[in-house]
Amino acid sequence: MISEKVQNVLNSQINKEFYSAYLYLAMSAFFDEIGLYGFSFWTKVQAREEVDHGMILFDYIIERDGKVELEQIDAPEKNFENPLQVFEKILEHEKYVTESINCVASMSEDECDLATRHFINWYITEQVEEEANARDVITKLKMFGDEKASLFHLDKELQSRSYKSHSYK
Ligand code: OFO
Repeated sequence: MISEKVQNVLNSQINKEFYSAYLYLAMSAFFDEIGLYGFSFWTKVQAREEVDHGMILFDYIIERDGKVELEQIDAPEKNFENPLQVFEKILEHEKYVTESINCVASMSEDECDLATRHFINWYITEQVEEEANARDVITKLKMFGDEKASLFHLDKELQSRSYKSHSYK
């Protein structure tokens, strides 16, 4: 059994993960529109991973005999300008998600829920990787400036991302 406070932050985290999936899908659609199919693919793969993140929390709440409470998912932003601006938004969003995950960790400590504290470690590590991935693309995009050939090369590189499915069990 989990406490109501821990259950609430976990449910709220499910919502944030599904919102993340929506946000990445909106970005994927933008990249498709401007013909950057590798960027589009990369963000679409990320959207699938975000759904996995939400589902892992979903399954965990059930396994702990808690109650899953799904809330409305906000519409994602859709006014994007260019790849650099999109990846800066990604980094900003992932920093926000990191803070939220840290709050789940600290709430589970406050409630002496060591199982949740242990469970959430996977997300803490995942967030380090997600922020680093966004930062890496930002660095490259800043380096290339308006150079089309390098952008094309990066597009090809992002196309090679593969989807790794994650599940609770
Ligand atoms: Fe689920 O990590 Fe991104 O948002």
